[in-house]
This record gives sequence, C-alpha cells and structure tokens, in this order.
Amino acid sequence: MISRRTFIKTVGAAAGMAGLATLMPREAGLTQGTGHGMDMSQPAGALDASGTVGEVDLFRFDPTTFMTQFDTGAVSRLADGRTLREYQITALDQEIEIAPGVYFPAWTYNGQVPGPTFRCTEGDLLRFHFTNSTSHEHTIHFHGIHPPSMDGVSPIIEPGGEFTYEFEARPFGLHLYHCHVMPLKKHIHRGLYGTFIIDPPGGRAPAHELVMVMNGFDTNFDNENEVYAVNTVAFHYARHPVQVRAGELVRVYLANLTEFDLINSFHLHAAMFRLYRTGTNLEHFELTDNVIMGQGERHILEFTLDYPGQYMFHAHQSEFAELGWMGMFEAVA
Ligand SMILES: [Cu+2]
Repeated sequence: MISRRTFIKTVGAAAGMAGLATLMPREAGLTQGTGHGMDMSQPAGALDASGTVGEVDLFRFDPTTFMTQFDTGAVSRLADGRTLREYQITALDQEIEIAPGVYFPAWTYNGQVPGPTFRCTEGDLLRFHFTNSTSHEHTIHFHGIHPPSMDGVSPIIEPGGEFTYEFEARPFGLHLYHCHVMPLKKHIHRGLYGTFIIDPPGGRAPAHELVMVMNGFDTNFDNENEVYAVNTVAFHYARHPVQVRAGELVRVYLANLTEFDLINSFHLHAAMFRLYRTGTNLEHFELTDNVIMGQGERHILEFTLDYPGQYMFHAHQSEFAELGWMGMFEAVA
C-alpha cells in the first residue's frame, strides 16, 4: 500500500493500483508506470523542484485568479437605506484536478473548491439563494452572528431543493461557510466550503489582498489526506509564485479548512506578519512569522516584503509541505 508520504512522488506510477482507484492520472508528462502496480524504478530525478510533474488545467480553476476574486453579489438599496446583497450558490458534483493528472470527485459550491469568496460590509443585508443540484443532501452553514433559523444546520436541502439564507452581515472579519450535513467531515472534505469577508464599515487600509484557504484531499477515502495545498492545487504557488511589489502592504485572508488533521499552519520566510485573529478587530495584532490554526480557524495577516526576491511560505508541518502545501511570494521592485 502506498503511504501518503510517497503519494506525490509516485502518483504517476500508481495509475494502475486497485487501491487507488479514485486516482485518475490522465495527462501526458506524468511519470507513468506500467499500469500493473508501482514501478519502483522511477527515478526521483523525474520530479522537478515543485514536487510534481506537469501542469493542471488552469482553465477550469486557476488558484492564482481565485486569490483575488471576490463575489460582492447583486447590490440594491433597501427602503431603510441599508444595502442588500444577493448571491447565487449552487451545489454541484464536479471532478477537480488537485495535482497534475490527479482528479478528485468533489462536491462543490458553484463548481469550484474552495467555493467563491463572498464579500460584503458590516450591516449589509445578505441573501444567499441556494440550489442543491447534486445527488446528496446539503446545506450552507455560515459562521458569524445570525438567527438560528438561518444557521444552515436545518432544514437539510434535498437534491433538487432550494433555500434562501438571509441575515445581516456581522461582525466584520473573516468568516467561513460550509455544508453542515452529517457525516460532517465527509461533506466538508469533499469540497463544500469557502470564506466570506465582512469588511468593517470604514473599510481597511488599501492593500494587495489575497485569499488563501488551506485544504487537503483524501484521495483514497481512508480518512487521511494524501494531498495538501493552499487553494486546492498542490504546489501551485511554487510553480506560479504570487506576484507582489516590494514594500507594498499585502493582506492575506487565511483560513484552515483542512479535515482529518487537527491543525494546519502558515509560515512565512524572511518577513514577519501582523496577525489579526479572525479579523474581528483593527487594533490588536501579534507580530510573528508562524501561526498554528485548528480546523475552522481563520485570520487576517498583513505584511510587507521589503526586499525584491522570492519568499517561501508553507505549512510548518514538514509533511504537509512535502505533500503540496508550499509556495512562494515573488516581490518585484
Ligand atoms: Cu453536504
């Protein structure tokens, strides 16, 4: 049996393994084996520095684009002067590519993992029009403050069903949404999660803003992850460093949606960040270069990269980093 520690390095060779039937390497450029079990003769030199060979189809989902995409909804004005934002969310079964040639049978919001990053301002009235177009029961559970009837635990939305979640956006900060149907870890790890940002009424200082959702994928359904990433694709930001300008303020909306592992972490090289826990205040921060996060925790990080060059970031659990959770910021002068 392949161990998860060797997963990334042997995935191409593992194409024919019955125990990994959910893995479907398809693309040319993989280190393909014979199709009859693992080919241990694969040279380690076939791997490049990023740990994977080949490229995922970025047309369907590009983690670089995802980082800066915010869905602010359809905006209108209520009679009382408040802003109403209406969002459309559809649950869809969708196969996604999490490493070159490695496909995962995901359950998604709007066909992507993570789901869209919804954005609003504290005090807005939010309406999320949810349609379940999958073959399983799902809901959307939002974090934050709202009536229990809008909490997304019940009612459970049957296949083909619809529901509108309506509540006022509060408090400002970085929040989560995810399915809350049992078994919970199964519904979350399949991909039904995302973040929503509630901006403070006066906004935050201008910055280069990036959404980073730490996640993992249990590709053989043995209740442990074989692939780790930020924003789904293993080693994406090692292959495509995140471009920022030296000296500019960078703000990262960082969330941990990893299942099966109790904690995940974010470590930044050669710089320190201001850590605003849950993003729910504008004053109190901790200056650090490493943050440990339990499941469902999320924080806002602010930093500048003062010198031109590439700055590594990764989980400080070395095993996660080796299985995909590693990338680079590239500061340009
Ligand atoms: Cu679900």
